[in-house]
Amino acid sequence: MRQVTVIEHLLLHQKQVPMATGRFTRLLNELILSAKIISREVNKAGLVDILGYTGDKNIHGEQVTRLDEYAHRVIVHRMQRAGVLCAMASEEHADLIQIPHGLPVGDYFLVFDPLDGSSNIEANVNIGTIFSIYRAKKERVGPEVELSDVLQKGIEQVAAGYFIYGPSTMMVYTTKDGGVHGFTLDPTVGEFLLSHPDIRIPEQGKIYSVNEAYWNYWDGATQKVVSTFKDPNSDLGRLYSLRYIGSLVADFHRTLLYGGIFMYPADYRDPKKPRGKLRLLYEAAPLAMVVEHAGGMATDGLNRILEIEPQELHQRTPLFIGSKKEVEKAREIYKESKSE
Ligand code: AHM
Ligand code: MG
Repeated sequence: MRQVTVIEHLLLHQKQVPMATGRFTRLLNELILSAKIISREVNKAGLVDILGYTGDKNIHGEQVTRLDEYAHRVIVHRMQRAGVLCAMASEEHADLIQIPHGLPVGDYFLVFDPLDGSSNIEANVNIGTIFSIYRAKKERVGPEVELSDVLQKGIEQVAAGYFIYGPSTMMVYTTKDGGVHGFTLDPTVGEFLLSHPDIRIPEQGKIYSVNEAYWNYWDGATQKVVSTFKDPNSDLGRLYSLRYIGSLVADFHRTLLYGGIFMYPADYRDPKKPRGKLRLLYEAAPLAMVVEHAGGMATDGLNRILEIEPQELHQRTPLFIGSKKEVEKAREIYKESKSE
């Protein structure tokens, strides 16, 4: 059987996209190498002294694990030297990450969550790296890139995807007009090989996924949405199961393959400031691009994630993502409750 590597697949795809240049391949190549290095370290967790916390908190007030910091540094180091980026943004860094003077620059902007789900590392649960790629708004950006040069709606993403470090390491990605493709890392040859070509999410699934312990912090509409998935007599016409890993990449990957819905609704703990937990730019938007290109949907309850205009780098959003049927159902309930 012919085994296609991710770069071979990309080169083949690039031939069909006249505007594609070798610079995008270079970007992806460097990102893939970073992920292989992270995967190697994640696989050693427990054997070598790499688990635990650094003692620092990130800008979200969360404890930084040593692997979080390691993954962040691997990606920044490699990508700053790739010669194709004008700037980067990471969950683990408050501001834009500039390309140091003297290093070649390009016009791509990379946004990433270096190690999503990292609070699960100690339990050997699947974790992942999420990435999102844009082009700068202006063709030439100055030596110091400004947020206004690069912040754009998710719909403008050139490519997006994730690496998942699990029983096997996988890469799932999509490009602007492309489908969604999955590759599995063959550790014996050190390459990601095409294992899941043209992934399509089922129109309707059998699983809903949400942290239901927050029930008391939800508004009535959210409670109604979740109750609907628990009701075998609802017009969705089936009995759902609940799965919740608490690691977005892992919960999303299951949703993509099996269908259903993953939800992280707004939390009303502070009723004056209801908010989602997940971040628009490096969690919601890239996964929204993947799910839409696979035939699914992603909203903040009402609005399409890919059309939300970001105001800041670490903006949060509620997220409803997965099969059309379930995400539409959630939207219908939110719409009804707004008009009441
Ligand atoms: P992280 O980026 O700091 O790892 O946080 C995001 C994670 C997601 O992976 C997951 O979906 C969510 O937090 C779980 O949150 P909760 O524990 O509130 O259910
Ligand atoms: Mg995260």
